[in-house]
Amino acid sequence: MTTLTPVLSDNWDRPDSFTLAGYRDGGGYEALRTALTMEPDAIVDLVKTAGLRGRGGAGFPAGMKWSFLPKDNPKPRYLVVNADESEPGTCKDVPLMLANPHALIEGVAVAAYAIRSHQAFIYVRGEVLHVIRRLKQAVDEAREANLIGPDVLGSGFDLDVVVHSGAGAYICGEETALLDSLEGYRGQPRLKPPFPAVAGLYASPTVVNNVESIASVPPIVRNGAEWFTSMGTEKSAGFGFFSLSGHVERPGQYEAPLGVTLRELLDMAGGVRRGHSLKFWTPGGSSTPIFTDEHLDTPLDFESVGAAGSMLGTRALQIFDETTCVVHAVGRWIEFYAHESCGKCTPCREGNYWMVQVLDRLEHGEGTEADLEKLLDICDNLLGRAFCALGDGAASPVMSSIKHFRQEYIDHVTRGGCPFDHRKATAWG
Ligand code: L3W
Repeated sequence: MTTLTPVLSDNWDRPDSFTLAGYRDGGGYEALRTALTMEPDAIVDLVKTAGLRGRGGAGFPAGMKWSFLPKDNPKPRYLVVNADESEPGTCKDVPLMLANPHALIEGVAVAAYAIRSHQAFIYVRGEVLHVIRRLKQAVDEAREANLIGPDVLGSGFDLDVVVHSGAGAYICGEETALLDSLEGYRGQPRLKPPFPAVAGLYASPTVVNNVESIASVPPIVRNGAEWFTSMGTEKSAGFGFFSLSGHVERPGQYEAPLGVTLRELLDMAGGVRRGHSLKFWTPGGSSTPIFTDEHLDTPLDFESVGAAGSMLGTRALQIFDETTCVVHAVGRWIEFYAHESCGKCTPCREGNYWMVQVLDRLEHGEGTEADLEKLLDICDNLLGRAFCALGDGAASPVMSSIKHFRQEYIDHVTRGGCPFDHRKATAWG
């Protein structure tokens, strides 16, 4: 039986968890002291040995990404934290930054030192003003205590940290669109390669990492790689936040080893809404193919979720019970993607627009069975053909919902409309 492994959420029930004093009381910034006595490359090696994989969705090995920075490029190196959390269902970075902002700032200091960067940016989603204020306050506190700024803790290492507010566009969570936005342009994805590691912010070598990835670095420095690999699975090491939302008794953040199952998480979260049963769920936000009750025992690690036909993504587990209309839920997601499409590439701009029209007419009983093939055809033109991952993300819930719930789509056609009462049935009314 897997249990919780609170590390980043360890101090969340302290009323002063967000203050420097509260964070230091639990050993905060000791990892930075240790890191500053180490060779930067030794920290990169440590993170590689620990097997920390990106917590922003793709699971790319963090230490490997850091080691991609070219050694012979004289330009400044930048560290950029992707705090633009906007994926439907994803709600881990915001609570982490609110409850424990110094965990991120200490991670920024350690990671910047490791990659030999003297300038870090934390790019925060524009709507979360309260998070921006809290982070800025924590950055000021850290600077006053000489934990960032010039000559950090007398080590000779200088580090400037800027908290930058986005303007509320989902596309700016895509790392290259984020960099465009940070440079002052409209956020639209760039062609990769070159990857940011080679030509990122201001065409300089740049590491872009998710909030949770960076915050996970100090505990690794403090406790060692073996401690980290003692949790999780062989290829998906360590712990992470599993965010349960929707039709669940106790929604929230559950910090657990990778490889935990939804069944185990539901046991900790009081189960599916009382009197109801699980119908479908997302393992990693709306961009990951949906799962059903067949997948209750799938280990939530990168490999097992992939082998079962989805992606671990951001571990945003949105739970839907039997009262939810899958066509309606998928329709809401696709409206989101259509609204947020940056318009740069045709498959995403047009594909999402058309999928909204088709899903809408299906839901209102104006569709035909041929519309299912039309949806799959649009997905076929979207998957792997859009400029960035947003296109694949939009195709995922449509294709997977038709795979698992084709009959429910057909019922909308044969019954001339939706068989569900949305007001009672869905979380959003
Ligand atoms: C140097 C190479 N760097 C890869 C780097 C790359 C990036 C990272 C992962 O999408 C996914 C997406 C969403 N040299 C490199 C290299 N890199 N090869 O590694 O890259 P990639 O392309 O695999 O993924 P990505 O474009 O970063 C992220 C999924 O995550 N997702 C996203 C949720 C959205 C949020 C949000 O709310 N903001 O988290 C959820 O599942 O669909 O598939 O850094 O540069 N040869």
